[in-house]
Amino acid sequence: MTELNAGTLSQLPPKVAAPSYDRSRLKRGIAHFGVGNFHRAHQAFYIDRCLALPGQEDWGIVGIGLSGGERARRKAEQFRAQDCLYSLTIAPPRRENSVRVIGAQLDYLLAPEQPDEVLALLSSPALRIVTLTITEGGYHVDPHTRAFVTGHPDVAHDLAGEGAPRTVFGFVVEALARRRAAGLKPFTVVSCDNLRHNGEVARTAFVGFAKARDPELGAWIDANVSFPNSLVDRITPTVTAEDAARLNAASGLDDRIPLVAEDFTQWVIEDRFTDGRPALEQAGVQLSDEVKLWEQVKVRVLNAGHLTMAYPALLLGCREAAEAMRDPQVPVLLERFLDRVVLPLLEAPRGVDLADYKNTVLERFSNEAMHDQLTRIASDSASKVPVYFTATLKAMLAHGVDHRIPAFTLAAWSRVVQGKDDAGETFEVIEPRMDEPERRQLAAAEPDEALRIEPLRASGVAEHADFVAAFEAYRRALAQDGTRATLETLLAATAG
Ligand code: CS2
Repeated sequence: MTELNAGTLSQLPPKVAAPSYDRSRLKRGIAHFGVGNFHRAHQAFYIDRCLALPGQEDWGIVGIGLSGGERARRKAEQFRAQDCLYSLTIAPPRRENSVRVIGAQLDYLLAPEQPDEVLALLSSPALRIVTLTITEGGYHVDPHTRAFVTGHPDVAHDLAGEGAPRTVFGFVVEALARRRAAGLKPFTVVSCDNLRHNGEVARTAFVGFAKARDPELGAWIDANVSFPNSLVDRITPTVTAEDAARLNAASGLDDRIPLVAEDFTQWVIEDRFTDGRPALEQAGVQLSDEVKLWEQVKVRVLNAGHLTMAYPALLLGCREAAEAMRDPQVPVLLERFLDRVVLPLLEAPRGVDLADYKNTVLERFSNEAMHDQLTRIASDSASKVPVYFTATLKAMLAHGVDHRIPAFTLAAWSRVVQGKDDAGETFEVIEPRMDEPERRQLAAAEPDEALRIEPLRASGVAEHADFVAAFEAYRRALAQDGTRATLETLLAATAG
């Protein structure tokens, strides 16, 4: 097994591709907050491709971690022990996997321990883009008022301005203030989260924070900082210890932080950068003025499809996506949901055939070479459901589209949050933004009350008597007859 670090790059096992560029010549041009698997398999993959092109030395990435604690420290140590190098295994459905080492990340800073380094980096002339994967719920923007929420204790701490910042808002806004004072151009801020209009949400969040700190600074950021919208897509599973061992055995590398992702990948972004950008279009990124349509299509087909598949599949005892897609009922339910409820209500970007798009998504979910966990897909549903389902549910109710499948899906979710499948086996429920009373409300309150939980509020489903009745009927049937029988009845009733 070959260790992975800057010193071993020239001796990697034969089937592992190494970066073709000289990492020592790269500048620190991009800072990324939230260095999770998705960022490493997606954005860093594209930047790695850019860096292999001539004249792209300006765009090395520095990762920034915001959490404190032992786990975060261990992650930082793992990155540093490998000079921030890691292997990415790309797993196409029916061809052999390929492995490449990604060299785009130059350093990893742990903000709670190195706040001054983070601010120095963000204030330096070479730094021209800040990118974010801070999760759907990480922007603190109220979905109803569309205003930045200042109530979180860390946000309040950063607004008080005493001591080092703790939040991404505190760091970014302080750095922008310093750049402004020094006469430097502001950097561009790119959200890479699965949010509708993620650039606009990011603008609301950062300008909202800045205005609460200093109205004049807020107005300057609003007028001078660009927040392009972007659509990101690549299924990237969690890597368990067994997965890591399997990936390393196949690659021949002794990688502490190996990664696997599907071969499909997509990044569509608005070309609005205030101070230059990498040659993204030469690395397969689509620069487009139709990002909003792309976002709609992706979150309403792929992400909502993921949840529609994951909830009943978990209850039936499946644990991985490809396994769910082998079930006799789950893929039928999923395709019917997409064909009948989602696609008819969607507008396609130019040149996109929605039926083809859907088929690609179904194929991607079925990829046997990936071991994508259903508990990962279902995790943080409290943040995901509003983003993935609200527009579809509203349009469905407004146009009188058959609501039975979504009512079933929400009923299945109400059981999934209890963490037990139909055979009594438990599975992990990762719902950091849903407390116990809210879980109980969804699972056991009167149906209209259950559908009034915060994540469903904007959809209006609780106000629709037929929807409430259908939800209640499925919630009961799931409890009394089980998922298999309930699905059978639902699929028979909606056939034809
Ligand atoms: C998944 C996504 O967790 C989820 O909500 O649907 O992580 C999905 O794998 C990515 O959005 C794919 O681009």
